[in-house]
Amino acid sequence: SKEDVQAFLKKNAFVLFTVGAVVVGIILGFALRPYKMSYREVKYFSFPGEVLMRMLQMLVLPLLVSSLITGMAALDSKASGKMGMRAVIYYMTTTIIAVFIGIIIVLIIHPGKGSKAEFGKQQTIEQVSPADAFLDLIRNMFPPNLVQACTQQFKTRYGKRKVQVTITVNDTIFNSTNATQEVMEITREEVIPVPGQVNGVNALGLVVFSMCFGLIIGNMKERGQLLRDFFDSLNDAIMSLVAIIMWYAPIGILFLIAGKIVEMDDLTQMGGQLGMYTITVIIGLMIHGVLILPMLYFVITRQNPFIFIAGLLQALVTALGTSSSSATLPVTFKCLEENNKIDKRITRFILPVGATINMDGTALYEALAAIFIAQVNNMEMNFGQIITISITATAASIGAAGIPQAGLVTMVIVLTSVGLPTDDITLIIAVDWFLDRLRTTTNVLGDSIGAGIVEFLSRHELRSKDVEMGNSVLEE
Ligand code: DAS
Repeated sequence: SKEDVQAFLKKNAFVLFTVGAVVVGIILGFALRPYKMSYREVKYFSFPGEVLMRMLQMLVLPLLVSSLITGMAALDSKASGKMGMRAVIYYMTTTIIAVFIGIIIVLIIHPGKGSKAEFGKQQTIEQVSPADAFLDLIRNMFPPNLVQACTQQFKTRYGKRKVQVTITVNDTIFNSTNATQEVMEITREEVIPVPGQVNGVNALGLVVFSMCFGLIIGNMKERGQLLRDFFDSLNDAIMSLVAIIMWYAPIGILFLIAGKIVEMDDLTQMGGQLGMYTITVIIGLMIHGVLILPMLYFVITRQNPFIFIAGLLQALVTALGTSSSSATLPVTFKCLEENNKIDKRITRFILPVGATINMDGTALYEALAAIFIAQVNNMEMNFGQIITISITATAASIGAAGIPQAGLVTMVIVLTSVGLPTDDITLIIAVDWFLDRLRTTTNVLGDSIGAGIVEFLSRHELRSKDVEMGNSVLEE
C-alpha cells in the first residue's frame, strides 16, 4: 500500500542520507584542504557538527538513567540476573577475543620494524600506576555525589611524574689534562596529584546506581508504581527527542567528517611505521567486526548477521562521525528497537551498560598499540608481558569513557604495566583521531550484536514474563 511505500522510503531515506553524508563529507573535506583554513575557520566550518555532538550528548544522561531504571524494573531479579550473566559473559568473551586478535595481528605484521621514527609532537605524559587506575575504576562505580556524577568523571588522582634534573659538572680542577665535561643525570620520581580531567558524565557510576535503583523499584509492588511510570514515561519522551535529532544527524555527520579531514595533519608522515600501524589496526578491527562478531551472531542465533548489521547502519555511521559510543547511544537504541525489533527490555537493560564498559575496538587497539610501541623501541615482549598487556588492555577498555579518544588516555595504564615509555603515545597521536572513529564503530557494533545475542538467549525468560504480564492484565 501507499503507506508501506512511504514508510519504506522514510526508513531508507535515513540510511541513504547518512551514508551520503559520509561520502559528501569526505569529498568536501579533501576539496577544502588546499585552502589551508585557520583553526578558527575550521571551527566555524564544522559548527553544524559540533551542534550534533552537543544534541546527542545532551540526551545521553536522561536516556542512560531512564532506560536502565525502566529496563531493570521491568524484569524480576531472577530474569535480570540471568540476562546480566549472559551479557557479562558476552562482553568478556568478545573483549578477550578482540585483545587476542590485536596481539596476533601486530605480532604477525610487525609494523614497528626499523628504527624509531619521530612523528609526534613531543609531550610528557603522566604515568599512572595500574593499581591506582584500578581503584579509580571502582571509585567511579560509586559516585559520592550523584549530581556531580552527571557532570564529571573521576580521574586518576595519583600519577608519577618523572622530574629530571641534569647537573653539568665541569671537571677541570681535578683533571686538568682531560678537560672534558661530565654530565651527571639525576632522575628522581615523585608522586604528585594529576589534575583531574573533566570528562563529561561519569557513566559508570550512573549505570551502577540506575541498575540498583531500577531493581529496587521493580520489586516495590504498588509503592513503586509512581516511580516506574515516571521513568518509563521519561524514557519514551527522550526517545521521541532522539527521533527528531536523527533527522539532523546526517548534516551534523557531514560537517564533523569534513571538518576533521580539513584540519588533519599532512599524510606525508604516514609512510613507514605509522602507515603500517594504521593498516594493522584497520585489519584487526575488520577481522573482529566483519568476521568474528557476525560469525558469533550466526552460530548462536542461526540468523543472517549482515541483515542485522544493515539495520544498524545509521548507528555505525554516527559512531564513525562522532567517535563517541555514548553520543551514539540514542541512535543505537533507535536502530535496534525499530529496525532490528529487539525487545525494549533487552535494549534498555543491555545498551547503556554496553556503551559504558564493553569496548571491543578499544581493547583490541590498546593491546595492539602497546606492542607496536614495544616494537618501535626494539623491546621484545615475553609471554608474561603479553598476558599482562591483555589483562590491562581489557581493564583499560572497561575504564575508558565512551568519548572521543578516551582510549588514548587509558593506554597509559597498559604501557606502564609492562614498563613501556608512556611518552611514546605521542608517536600515534597523529593517526588516533582516525583510528578512534573506527574503533568506536567496532565498539557500537559489539554492543549491538550483544543485544541481539542476549535477546535470543533470553527468549524463554522474556516469553514467560509476557505470559505473566498477560495474566495480570486478565486479572485486572
Ligand atoms: N572513542 C571511544 C568510544 O566512544 C573509546 C576510545 O577512545 O577508544 O568508544
